[in-house]
Amino acid sequence: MTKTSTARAAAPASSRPAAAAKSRSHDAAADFRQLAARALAQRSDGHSAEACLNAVAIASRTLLADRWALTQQADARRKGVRRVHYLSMEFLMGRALGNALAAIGMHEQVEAALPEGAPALGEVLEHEPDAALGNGGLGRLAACFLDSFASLGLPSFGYGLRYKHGMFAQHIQDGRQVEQPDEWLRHGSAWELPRHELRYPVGFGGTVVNEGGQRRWVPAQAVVAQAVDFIVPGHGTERVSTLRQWQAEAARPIDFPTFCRGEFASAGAHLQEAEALNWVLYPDDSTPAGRELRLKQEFLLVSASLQDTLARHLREFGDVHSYGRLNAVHLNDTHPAMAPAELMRLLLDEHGLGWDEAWKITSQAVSYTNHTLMPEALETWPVSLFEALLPRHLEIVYEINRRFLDEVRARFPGDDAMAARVSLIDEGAHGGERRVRMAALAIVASHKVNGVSALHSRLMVETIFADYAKLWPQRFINVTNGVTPRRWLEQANPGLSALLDKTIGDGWRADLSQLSELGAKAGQKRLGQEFMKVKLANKQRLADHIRRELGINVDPHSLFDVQIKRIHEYKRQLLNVLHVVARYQAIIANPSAHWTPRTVIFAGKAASAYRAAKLVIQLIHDVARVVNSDPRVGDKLKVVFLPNYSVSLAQIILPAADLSEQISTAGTEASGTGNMKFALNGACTIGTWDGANIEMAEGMDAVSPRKDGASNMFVFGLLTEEVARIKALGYDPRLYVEENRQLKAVLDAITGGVFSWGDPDRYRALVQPLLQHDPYLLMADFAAYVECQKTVDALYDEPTAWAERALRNIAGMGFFSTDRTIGEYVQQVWAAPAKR
Ligand code: B1H
Repeated sequence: MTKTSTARAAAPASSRPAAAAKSRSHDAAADFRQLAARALAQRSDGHSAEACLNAVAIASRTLLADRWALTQQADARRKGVRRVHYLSMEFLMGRALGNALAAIGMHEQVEAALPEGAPALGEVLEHEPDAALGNGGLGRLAACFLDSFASLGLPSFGYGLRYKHGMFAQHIQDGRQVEQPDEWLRHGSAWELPRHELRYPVGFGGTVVNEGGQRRWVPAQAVVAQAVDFIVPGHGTERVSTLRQWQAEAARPIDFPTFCRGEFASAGAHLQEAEALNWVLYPDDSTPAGRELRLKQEFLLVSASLQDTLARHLREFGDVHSYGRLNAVHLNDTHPAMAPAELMRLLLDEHGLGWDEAWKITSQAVSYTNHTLMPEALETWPVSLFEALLPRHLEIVYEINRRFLDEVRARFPGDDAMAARVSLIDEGAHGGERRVRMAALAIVASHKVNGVSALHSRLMVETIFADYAKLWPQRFINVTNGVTPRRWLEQANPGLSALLDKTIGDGWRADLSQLSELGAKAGQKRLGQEFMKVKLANKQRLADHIRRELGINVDPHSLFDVQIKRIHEYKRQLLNVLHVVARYQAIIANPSAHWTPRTVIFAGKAASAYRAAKLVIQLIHDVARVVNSDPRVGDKLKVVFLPNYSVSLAQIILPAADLSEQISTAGTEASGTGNMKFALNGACTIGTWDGANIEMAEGMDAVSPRKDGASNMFVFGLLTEEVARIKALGYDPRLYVEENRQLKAVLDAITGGVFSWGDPDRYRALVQPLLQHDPYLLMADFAAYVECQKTVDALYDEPTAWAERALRNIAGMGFFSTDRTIGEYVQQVWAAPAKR
């Protein structure tokens, strides 16, 4: 979909005569400057970076709140257009101020408002803590979506939880990850707008009673969900979107008589219990066991959000019957998959609808995105826990299941195995406990289910959801992920942005497909030189950062080879390390040969309970220590691990990368979005035929085909089908090791203690599995990876050819904007006539 087709509820100011708009914007600028100056004057420490940050944020928030009111008025008048509600347990927003100033165009005003003696604006921006309310790609995708919602003028709300502690802060001690609580709210947040009028009761536990033929839930515990808004500015429009986050509060004040008896703790125990719901973002542990608090968090999000959408709908339209037609409720993975059960409860028990109408409304509204094929990540909850916390919802789930299984049996008579496989309840056949399958609930209740890249969506219907796809083939679609070019190009990389503006015009910010115009120009020598100059400046900035943070000197002329993402076995950071060790050994075996100098850069967090991932972090540090201090190596190879990976750190690293490592085992990475950010910033990709890498390569090669017909991406490794075949035939990794002396030498060095002060045990738990099961086929892909890295070196040795390739990569990225992604959701999911 194009921008014009979503601009139906366009910015109120966009149709004004130019002169009036100009004077209005002049007034707005003056108002803004005054606001910021006033907020500063009210502070006792008006010259500190903190005070400046706070004051400018307050001024921005005030301006955005005005735009919010206008946006809501325009949306309330919308005719037949659905409002989108994006439910997500994660929104990885990063910093807000730089983005807000870029969106509202107030950089100059801020600079004018900052008092003499105050730090420069750049320094002020650096003082803002990241809002890290997400684990990784899934949460960042949600944040990019909000940016596109606002910029496309889509009537929409993001719904999340206001975590007191977001993603943990990663410290490194003796090469090991140590987690520390993230204290992003320590100094408050000037961005938040508490909506004291928006409070909804959320219950847990208790019983279900019959009342005049109606079922009614009487919870044992109740908290109040208080709305706290974060306004998301649109770019190139005065429209905004809203991230509404819920804060749980006790439903009643402290118990006064108990307090007066001096029993302070018990007088306020229920306050503590309510607030605990917002304490932490759950880490992505892939071990859902014993996480009662997480289930409560999920229900808090779902219940408060749905009550809010229903209240708004009733306010705007007066009756509940049109809810499904005018509201989309989207589930970001299964974490909010309780939504259909809660919506049914609200419609049946609170609004008195019959089952059939309530179900029709629910399935018109609900849709679901799956983000992973990993079977261990599919959420299920023990029936016993479910029943204890949400007894009415379990009744509703059983009834949904009864009706669903009737349909299944009618369509597949006699196929009991099928019915058991698709049931919303895992009956725990092998002595396990009975569990509710949240993905099944999400699929059965949704009118559309999507994967996040072409490959992932195909595998989804061929593997984990094959039975459901047999039942409802039309329900399953693909919507390939994207990233917002505003944060990930315009703000992260001003140098490249300016070069693009000069070369193809500035329209790419709102229409990223315009990058394709670069395809025909990629071979221009002058452009290549200017690109390399910008890249070098970005690399110099990163080199400075590395020296400041770690005391390591890296050469900005060396090839910056970067892998930044969550540490996970399937992402294969270990394969990257094996290549580093192989290169190290080759260099010391022949130091006087020609070596293309490389700086290999890692960043990423490991889930706190994930031993193998933490060991990889330690190995990277051990290898870095040995390699960086070996005088035979010098500048030929450097290894760097930048701690505490975050959105704002990514904004520094990405523009400086030459090579992007996207090396997951084929068929395991649903999409990846870092891959897109790298390419957009002019890094070449070395990658497997996995996730969105495939569509990226296709995009680059379509827009800017090479004469020799080879791909613009450095592609290596087994294909998904080959991985499956090798595993089916009985994969033996030792055969690959025996055949490859280089690989054997690498493993021997690691197990021989070369990097662990002679200790052969430190990495046993990493290397042993490689020789036994090697579930992610590192051994099978090693040789191809090392070969492919040689072709990378060869190209990097030719700066003109390298620049041309990098520019071709950028040219092919036009498809990967979240504006395009959201356009597809609007057309295929949210605006679709909800046929079943
Ligand atoms: C993705 C997750 C995820 N897929 C469970 N699944 C979590 C699962 O806290 N948890 O329990 C948290 C996150 N995250 C990622 O989504 C995929 O791995 C990426 O390939 C994809 O690009 C991203 C966005 O679609």
